Amino acid sequence: MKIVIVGPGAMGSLLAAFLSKSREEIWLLDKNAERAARIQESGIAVEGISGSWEAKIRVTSDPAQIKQADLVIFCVKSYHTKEAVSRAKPLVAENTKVLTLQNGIGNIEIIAESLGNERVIGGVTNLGATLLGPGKVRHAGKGETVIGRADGKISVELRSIRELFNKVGLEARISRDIKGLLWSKLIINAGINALTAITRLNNGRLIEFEGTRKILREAVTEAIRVAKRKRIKLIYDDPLAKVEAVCEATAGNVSSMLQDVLKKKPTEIDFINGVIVRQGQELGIPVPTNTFLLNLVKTIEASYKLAL
Ligand code: KPL
Repeated sequence: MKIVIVGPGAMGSLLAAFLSKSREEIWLLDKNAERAARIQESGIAVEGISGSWEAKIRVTSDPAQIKQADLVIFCVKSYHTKEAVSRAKPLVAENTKVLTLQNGIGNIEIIAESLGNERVIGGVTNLGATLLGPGKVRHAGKGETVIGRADGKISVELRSIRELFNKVGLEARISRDIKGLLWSKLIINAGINALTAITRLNNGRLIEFEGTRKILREAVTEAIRVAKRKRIKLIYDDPLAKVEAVCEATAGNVSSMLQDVLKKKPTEIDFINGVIVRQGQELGIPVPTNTFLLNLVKTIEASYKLAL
């Protein structure tokens, strides 16, 4: 199988390093030619819970060098999906499948619109990864990856992706309800990410302070209301307790949104709290806390140059 991972960020690098343990032909596609050459030369250095190890990997910025792939895995930030999909088009042949392991809601739709519904596989990963530099990644947390098709069908391709992940030591399973899974993860991100980005606190601190714990609960409660009205089946019996449990389990983590803010980069706010706000407004459900978080993070993004 020829597998291309699009995006050399934390998750893309960690996944490329793990998948290179398989016998498959693994490529990393990076839009930056100079960085691609450097990672190709140095390989990917992994440290953290799986030890310190290196993976040699094929890296390029030119899809024509890879030619057509069997599987393309998108690991870019959600606000880059559109651009990444159009760059990856030469990789996509009639039978190519495309897997998104990105945060937030909307990526499946963006990919399907351009490459066709049938080939798209959605996924959620709880793997913890922190980028330390180009080609350097910390494996920060163990966690399963769950994949599935929007139509709930369990196809041969889903099974072979699961086997592939399991073979290289990554827990993976298939779900018939990928929408429920994506929304369950969305609710976790809606409660944690923006609030950490605004307060610049680690995930665990959010539940230690009365003020942030209260805001987290309000944001999550609104998100649950929206999901319920949309008849989305969340995978947790008590989603609020789950979000607080994730804060505890990932207490030392710098959330992905806080990492973006610290690097003065755009954030995925539109694909997280932005989704709750848009859907809440459409359904007539009040979402004041998510609106407040959305507006504050948007202001932080827009004012990087002005901040003291
Ligand atoms: O997914 C995450 C993120 O940072 O994007 C959480 C679960 C909040 C862990 O940090």
